[in-house]
Amino acid sequence: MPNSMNLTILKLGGSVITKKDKPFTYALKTIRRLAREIAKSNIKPLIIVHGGGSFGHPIAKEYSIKQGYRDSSQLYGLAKTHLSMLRLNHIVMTSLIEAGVPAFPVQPSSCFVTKGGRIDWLNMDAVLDIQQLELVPVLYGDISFDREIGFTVLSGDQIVSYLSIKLGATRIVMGIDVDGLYASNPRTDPNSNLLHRVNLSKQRSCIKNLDVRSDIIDVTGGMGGKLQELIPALRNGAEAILVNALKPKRILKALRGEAVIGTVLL
Ligand code: IP8
Repeated sequence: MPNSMNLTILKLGGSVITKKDKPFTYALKTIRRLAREIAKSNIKPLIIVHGGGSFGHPIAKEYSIKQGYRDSSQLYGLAKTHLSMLRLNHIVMTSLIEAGVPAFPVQPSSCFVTKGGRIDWLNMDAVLDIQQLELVPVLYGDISFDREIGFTVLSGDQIVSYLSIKLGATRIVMGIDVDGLYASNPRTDPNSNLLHRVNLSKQRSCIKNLDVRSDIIDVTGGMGGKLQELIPALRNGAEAILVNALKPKRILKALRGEAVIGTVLL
């Protein structure tokens, strides 16, 4: 068993590290700042997972990758989606290593297999060997090969939840592009209140009401999908916090377990 005592899993949302409205545009300043915050937090053990944003979702959507194999014309799109995620991962990796984080990439399409869109198998050695050496594994939303539908899109959120359960993570920090969950949509309701604590594992039904954004390019489900994915991890005892990673120091504070503006999910 690896040293997964007090394991923290950090998700860097695609809408934080890329400009979601501009295909293939990354937010370098933000990525570098986040890498410095991660280095400064010095949290161990740590696993990082990042999303796809405008590097993953538009191509995946164009070629209907999530829906699985229909015809051979999708294969080019499958290869392109994966290559695009490799490019984004390279940028994240470079920034992490420049900031002094001993980060090491793990390619999800090579070590996860899904069945009907859900993770069915993981070559755990790929993650554990890296973690045991106190390197920081970095995974990302990717395509996956699927035992039922040929291939699909594997979201970073599903990876977060799965690893959290397999490795008994105690904390999940979700870096998103809003302050947390609101009682109503803050983009249309200026009086909307930020919810500081939400007991999601007992109130699955509230997900619909809490959906603060509707990301039309997001093939893996936006905020609603994110929360849905987290429920098994919460039920397994992890605590998750949603924090605005676009605001300086919030990820740093959340990683250190300090008081920070955000929504704690229980
Ligand atoms: O942004 C999706 O990962 P996510 C990855 O974590 C692709 O949902 C390839 C669209």
